[in-house]
Amino acid sequence: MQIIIISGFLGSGKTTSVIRIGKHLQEKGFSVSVLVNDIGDVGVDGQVISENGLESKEIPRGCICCTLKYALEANIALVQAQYDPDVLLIEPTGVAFPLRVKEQIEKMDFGSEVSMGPIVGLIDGSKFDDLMQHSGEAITRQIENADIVLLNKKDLLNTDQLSEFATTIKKINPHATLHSLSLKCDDGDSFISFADSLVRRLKNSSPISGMNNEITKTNKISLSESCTPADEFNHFNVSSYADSYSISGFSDQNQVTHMALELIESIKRSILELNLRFLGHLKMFLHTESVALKVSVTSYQDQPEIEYVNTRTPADGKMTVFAAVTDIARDNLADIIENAISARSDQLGIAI
Ligand SMILES: Nc1nc2c(ncn2[C@@H]2O[C@H](COP(=O)(O)OP(=O)(O)O)[C@@H](O)[C@H]2O)c(=O)[nH]1
Ligand SMILES: [Mg+2]
Repeated sequence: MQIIIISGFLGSGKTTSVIRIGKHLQEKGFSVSVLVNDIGDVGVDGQVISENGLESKEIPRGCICCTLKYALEANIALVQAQYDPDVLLIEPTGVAFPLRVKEQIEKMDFGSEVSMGPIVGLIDGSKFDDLMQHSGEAITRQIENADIVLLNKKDLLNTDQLSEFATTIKKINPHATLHSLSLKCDDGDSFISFADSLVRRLKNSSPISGMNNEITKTNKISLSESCTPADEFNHFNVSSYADSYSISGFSDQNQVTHMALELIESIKRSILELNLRFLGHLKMFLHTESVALKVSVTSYQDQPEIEYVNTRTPADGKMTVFAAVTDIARDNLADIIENAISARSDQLGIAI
């Protein structure tokens, strides 16, 4: 089993890439499992990934590079025992430093059957300037940690921005391979070029001890650096809140879509009242008898994006809401979400 870490700030496209890479690897004959770590109490991405046909386990409530390292170890062992896939894709939270995750895994004893593949680091090109301005040091560190950097959301950039950001990334980490692409939009050639290089890397893989060569090339973090619960999200000053609800009374896809958009827009408006330039990820997953959909907002300037998930398993009615945003106290975030939902409890069919 080879482990690939797919990292990047909140909303950069990690889950989108996990699904796309996972499906590509399956087409190439690899068996694939996924571990997703969310900072909220309940996760959204695990549900979305599973509904897309990939074996997935969620590790919620914290960060797998520090507070949840034992949960990470237990879950890797479980995946190995249960599925023993050729490839395990790990999606850490958007505020994690992926090298820490890799170091934790390297300290675990899974035997020679488990080896580390590359760290794939995503950058949301459409927010590159905002992210560098807000959390330059932490974003720089995420780039430094990566073996392969994906400059994502190319569809939202002009050619000047694309070449400027690519130059900056190359300066920060000259050792990483850089691909500019749009993981969500149709961008066949760039994606295939990246995915095929990943397949070649997996086929020529080296044992776990061999990975240390790559670490020394890019690593600027002291290996003994620790991450404590108190400071784990402070590099980005992000706080998070998540909850899930049973919903009922939806008869068709339009009704669910309309409700989801109205709710996320209302939550976004309230967040904007406290932070006009918030960054992060506000997302919801709704699964009813008629439809499964994910809706996302990833910054102050985004309109909600809807992704319909092809599912063959209709649900009784479930909604998960997750928010992790910059520079807002967690209590305020919790109030915003709970107030927005209780104001719509009749429409959502939630008994409060
Ligand atoms: N325009 C555009 N949106 C994208 C692209 N890749 C991902 N997204 C959107 O960005 C949002 C966050 O993506 P997600 O994969 O959930 O990010 P994560 O938080 O890093 O896992 C979703 O609405 C995606 O549809 C892309 O290439 N272009
Ligand atoms: Mg995700």
